[in-house]
Amino acid sequence: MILHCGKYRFALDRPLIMGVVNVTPDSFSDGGHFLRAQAAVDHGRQLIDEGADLLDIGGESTRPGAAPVALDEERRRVLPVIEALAGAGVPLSVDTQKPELMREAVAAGAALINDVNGFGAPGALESVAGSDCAVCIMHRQGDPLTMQQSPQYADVVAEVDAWLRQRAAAAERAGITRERIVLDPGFGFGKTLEHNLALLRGLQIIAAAGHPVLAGLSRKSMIGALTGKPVGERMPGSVAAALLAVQRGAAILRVHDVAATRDALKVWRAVQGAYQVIR
Ligand code: HH2
Repeated sequence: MILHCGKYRFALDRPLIMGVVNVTPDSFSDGGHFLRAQAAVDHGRQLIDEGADLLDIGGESTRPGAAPVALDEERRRVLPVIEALAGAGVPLSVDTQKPELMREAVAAGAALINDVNGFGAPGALESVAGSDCAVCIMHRQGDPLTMQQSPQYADVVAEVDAWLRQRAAAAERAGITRERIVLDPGFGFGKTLEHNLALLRGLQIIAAAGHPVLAGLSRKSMIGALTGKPVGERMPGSVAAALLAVQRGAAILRVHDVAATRDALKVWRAVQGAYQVIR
């Protein structure tokens, strides 16, 4: 399995780290520190130094209860950061739900479009199809304002898996080749703690669809619920969750704490190698 994103190709013989660069005043974890474009660019460069394989740049908070951001405002936040980091040596992912911004991001140098709305807006898939950009299709139940009120599933793993497979097929029909399609169960997006745990346990089922799976667990409320820690103290729990996701087939980890995740993956890979030799 390979991942083709823009001018980059990944063999996926090791898990990739996607570092989060928020350009929002209200992100639940970065709390407006990176509002200014220059600060976001500096943060992105620091994450590359720490070992990020990709950067995910977002101008609209998607945390539970967050209000939508107008296209013009999102554009003002995100485009200068893409332009400044386009030559930084790693593929840039842009976290947006808006087809217009997807097109502009691709033109500005993005290599992956990450849509927490699963490319559900009219024209979203088409706005990426003609490029060589990859797509990350994420599952979400409901919208950010209401999604955590009462998420309902009969079988969360089967339902999320079936939905992701349908969306991947739709992306292929729109002209996006298989190796450009990443799938994501969307931890915390219209899911209770039990739903999130079931998805993490069952991640292999989603990986069996044959697309790289992205897992975004970093600093999320499920880590807070399990550890009792506020956002600023969720790094150890997030690293543990990242490793558990990798063990179950995750190919890309979307994380805030790149250096810590990198160290954990070094240990994991060393043990993996030993395991393969012993077998
Ligand atoms: N989670 C967040 C944002 N984008 N994209 C994907 N593919 N998967 C995720 O799990 C995911 C995502 C939320 O995290 P964060 O960026 O820390 O918060 P905010 O949305 O407030 O910027």
